Amino acid sequence: MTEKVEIKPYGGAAGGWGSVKSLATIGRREQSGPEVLRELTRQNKPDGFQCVSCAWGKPEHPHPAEFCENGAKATAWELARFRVTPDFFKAHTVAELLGWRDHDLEQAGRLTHPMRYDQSSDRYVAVSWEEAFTDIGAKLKGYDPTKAIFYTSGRAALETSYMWQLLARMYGSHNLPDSSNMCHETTSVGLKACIGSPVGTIQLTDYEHCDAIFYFGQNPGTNSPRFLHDLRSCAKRGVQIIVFNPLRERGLERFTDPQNPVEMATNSSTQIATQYHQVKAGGDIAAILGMIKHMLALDDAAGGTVLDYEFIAQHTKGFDGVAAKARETNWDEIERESGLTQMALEGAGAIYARSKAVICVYGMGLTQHRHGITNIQMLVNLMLLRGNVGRPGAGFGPVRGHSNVQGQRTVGITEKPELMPLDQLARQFDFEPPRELGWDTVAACEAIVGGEAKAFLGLGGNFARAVPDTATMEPAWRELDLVVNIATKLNRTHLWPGRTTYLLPCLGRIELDRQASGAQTVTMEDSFSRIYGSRGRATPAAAALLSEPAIVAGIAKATLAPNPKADWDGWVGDYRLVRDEIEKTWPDLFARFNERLGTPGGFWKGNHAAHREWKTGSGLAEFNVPETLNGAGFEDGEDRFRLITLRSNDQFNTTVYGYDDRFRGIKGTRDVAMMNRQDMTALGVVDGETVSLVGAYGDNADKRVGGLRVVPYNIPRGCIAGYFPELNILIPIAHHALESHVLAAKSVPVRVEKT
Ligand SMILES: Nc1nc2c(c(=O)[nH]1)N[C@H]1C(S)=C(S)[C@@H](COP(=O)(O)OP(=O)(O)OC[C@H]3O[C@@H](n4cnc5c(=O)[nH]c(N)nc54)[C@H](O)[C@@H]3O)O[C@H]1N2
Ligand SMILES: Nc1nc2c(c(=O)[nH]1)N[C@H]1C(S)=C(S)[C@@H](COP(=O)(O)OP(=O)(O)OC[C@H]3O[C@@H](n4cnc5c(=O)[nH]c(N)nc54)[C@H](O)[C@@H]3O)O[C@H]1N2
Ligand SMILES: [Mo]
Repeated sequence: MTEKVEIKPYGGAAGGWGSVKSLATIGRREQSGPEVLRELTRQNKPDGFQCVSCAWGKPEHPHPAEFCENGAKATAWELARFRVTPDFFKAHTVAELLGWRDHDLEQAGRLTHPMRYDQSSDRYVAVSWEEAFTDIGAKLKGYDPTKAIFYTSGRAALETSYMWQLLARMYGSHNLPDSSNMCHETTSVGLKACIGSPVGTIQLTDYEHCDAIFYFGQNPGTNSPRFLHDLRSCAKRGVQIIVFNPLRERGLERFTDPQNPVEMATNSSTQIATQYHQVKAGGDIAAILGMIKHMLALDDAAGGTVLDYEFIAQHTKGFDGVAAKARETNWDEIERESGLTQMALEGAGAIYARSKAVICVYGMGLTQHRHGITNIQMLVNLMLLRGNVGRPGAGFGPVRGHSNVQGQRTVGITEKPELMPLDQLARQFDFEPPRELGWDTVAACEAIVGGEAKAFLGLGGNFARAVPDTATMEPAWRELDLVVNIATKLNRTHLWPGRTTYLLPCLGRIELDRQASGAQTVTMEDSFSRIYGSRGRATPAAAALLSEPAIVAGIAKATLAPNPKADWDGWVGDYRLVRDEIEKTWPDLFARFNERLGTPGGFWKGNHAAHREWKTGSGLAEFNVPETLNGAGFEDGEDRFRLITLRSNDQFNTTVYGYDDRFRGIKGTRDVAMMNRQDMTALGVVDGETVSLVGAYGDNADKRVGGLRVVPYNIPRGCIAGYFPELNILIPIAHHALESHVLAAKSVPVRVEKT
């Protein structure tokens, strides 16, 4: 099926009637029944289920309709009418399915039966659960456990994730990469080193107390639309919202609240950003340094009354180095590296200087760069200047991605042994867990490409499509001895079989999960470190589906020697028992877990930095001098661009709901290169022309994506934007953030070739 391509600027605000229309479209296409409408009323409610889309907080007192356009799409997508049955696979070979678009693969519907790939017919064929588990267990037993990969995508619940890490560790593997490795690992590493917190420090209610928000590289209109309500309330109270983003994202410009009858009836909207700075991709280090430089000048002029010297002296170290760096860096360099003018940065700095409580929000626009860690360090430098952490209305608000990605880390999905209480785990289950460093996503990709990895087991996600360098990955992937994917819908990773390949379908979170002790509740953690229960009620997509915990237990029992302390069957029968084990592993974080999971708004895991206790090497909050002002990690050349790969409004990561990126005015296609008009003129390309993007940096010179339609766009010169995952071919595996290893997907060096 091809779509009609239509490219024209969108005049509407985020939210509003556009979101209502978009909802109706997806409802029609998925042929969603009344069940979807019923479920939407339970979405993000204390006694309902937690949205499967993003990780935005669930308020203690929810709106009657506490869901957004994209959350509703996610619900309709999970509760789709269509089914991918064994007959579907009889009708389509894997080679044929590989020719389908990502959208069409998932649109085909929910998986219904466990399947095994059959090489001779190039088809998936149905197997029984028993057969699948027995064979997977037998194969796993034959490998060196350190060569098996246990990947987690950030959706699985705390209970499942805990069981998954236990399975991996009891088996002897510490290879627990997860989607966080491609996402906010830069926060986990960078923020932790600076202030001792690997996660955000604020609560949802802090938005009621701030008087300024500094907002970097996150797109709420698309990726966390419920946040727009909080932003709107802030804007109405006169909070200064200072945005840094190469693109003018509509949700940050203005918002029409679909739940506000006056705004809807009059088609009016609330302006969100008070200043909008179109920083160059990778230019944030310089932009923040410029603000700091201006703050120092203001402080000098005001006799030392602008900075919070008391806080700096009592709580921090390293201020002098950063101050010296800011003073000695000249404005020419700052302007060149940030793409912003001195006047603009002084304007932003002036707001910061007079704000009493500042929240700093950020997303992939900061974490996915070669110098992503430096980006985070610069945010910290800025915030420490006026003690903007650990008091009401002030602190760090990284916006997390998947609905439980933060929680998975909390319950032991990590390749880093120091982040896990291994001694406790050893005592609790009477075994010796591996103690060495395991593989993260980058190391896992390298091990697959290098032929070292033997087995890949994926708890959700679309690993092979989400990681960089897809073209190099594919042939190597096919050499894996065992590939097991636990999934709800068909995706491209499933179409790259290894020697033995299983596709194991599971219940979704919105569906009723009935086990021996009755209907089950699962739990997750949001961007604000709040943990709550989620109860599915919808009719399961197929009778043969197992829950994720049941599948993990099935693999565990077939793989591991019996251990009286690991009662896999008991746990599957009653998830409260898994929560008891979680509580035993982390008695402080999860005290009275089973009692507290029903707390409206969730219970807070706590955060030392929020109380100004700094769990860093020095025991203080740390300033860091940036070693470079160029976050991209490569020099600009005459024909070298910084490619930003991002999400459209009609996708959830690799799940493509449709072809309508409404706010950006791009409809009917995802194969685009959004370019600055002056760059187009310089290159001699015109609106609508088809070009290729080609790697322009060391070892990615051979990488190319063709057939991209040039869209003239309001984007800084030297930058191009396009969609993930189609453009992942262009990103070398080695092009990742230093230390955190998050793919540097927001500044990929490319050149434009006319085709
Ligand atoms: N509907 C929907 N919701 C989602 C997702 C989805 O795909 N669809 N994905 C989920 C996941 S896993 C995640 S991680 C989050 C992702 O949510 P975001 O963090 O919003 O991720 P992106 O869409 O990749 O875009 C990041 C933003 O950074 C900007 N940007 C790019 N480069 C730079 C830069 O150098 N500096 C600055 N300041 N800005 C820059 C881009 O223009 C864009 O607005 O959303 C989650 N929620
Ligand atoms: N170039 C580029 N690459 C990127 C990014 C980028 O911005 N640019 N972003 C990165 C980021 S932030 C992330 S988080 C990763 C995302 O990487 P992943 O988390 O691996 O990918 P998703 O697209 O979220 O996975 C979608 C699949 O999950 C399965 N699924 C859905 N619900 C369930 C469920 O309840 N249970 C199970 N078992 N399976 C389920 C479905 O089969 C669906 O096809 O991609 C990263 N890759
Ligand atoms: Mo993510």
